[in-house]
Amino acid sequence: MNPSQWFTEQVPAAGSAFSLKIKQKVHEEQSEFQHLEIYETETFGYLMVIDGCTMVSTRDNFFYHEMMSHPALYTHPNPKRVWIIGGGDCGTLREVLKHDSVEHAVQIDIDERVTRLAEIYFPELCASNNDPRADLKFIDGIKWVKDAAPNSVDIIIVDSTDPIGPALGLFSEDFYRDCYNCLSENGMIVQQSESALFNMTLIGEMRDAMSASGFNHLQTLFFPQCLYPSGWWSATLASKTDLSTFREQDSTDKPFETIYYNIDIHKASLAQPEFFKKAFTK
Ligand code: AG3
Repeated sequence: MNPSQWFTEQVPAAGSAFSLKIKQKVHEEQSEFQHLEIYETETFGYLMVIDGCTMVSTRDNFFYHEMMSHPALYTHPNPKRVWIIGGGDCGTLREVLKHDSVEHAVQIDIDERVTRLAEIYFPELCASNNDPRADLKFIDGIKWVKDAAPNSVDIIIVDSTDPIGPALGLFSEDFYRDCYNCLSENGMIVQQSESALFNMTLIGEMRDAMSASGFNHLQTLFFPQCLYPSGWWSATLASKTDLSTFREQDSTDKPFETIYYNIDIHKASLAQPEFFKKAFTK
């Protein structure tokens, strides 16, 4: 095996790695904020890597983007205003805009280069960027939320990298408190929350910080994502109001195509593994 033909992301703490066979590296740059690479792979289409971590591949991004958006949007009673913090590849934005209730979706990614590269290598993820409801901003999402007026958004989706570099502040109690203050009455956050096999400490800290900042209702949901460490990923919902039900009829009647999400997947993603229940009573 020639290592130069493979991209590998190692997770030293877990003694684990994931590799994809590559045809070639097609782009590499140091942006103002992070190191960006694009590979053409043998079997996963294009692959975007940020600071050595896999972000998105053509072949399997649908799991993540659908599960970062549809469960939350079908849980909120009437989501009209959605903000995506991070998400520069525009895949989450595309899913959010599939919901007719959404009147305004703002994507706030600090690094414009991520979006410019996605437009070239992942044009399908950028298919809704010209939707009149879409608003792309390239500024600091932490500051955006801090400066926002009360009751200015219904759902905040935090589609970030791991809690390193510019994303670190997105996993803090201060950030969650700022989110709480600008969310509407039934408002909620949904944030990518890493692997429940490898990152239970982080998930615990996130959940504690979310509760401490006023969110009384938490729900972590699970889905496969073979690109990411352990292949088993999660998102955590933090809401001002009850999360025990969702708009099942609307989910059943969804007027748009998905590849992974449907009502059964939604319900299944809410099932809590035994070790998870033991770790978190809330
Ligand atoms: N968000 C990245 C999730 C974290 C991946 N972590 C890793 N490979 N170590 C991806 C952005 C997709 N819109």
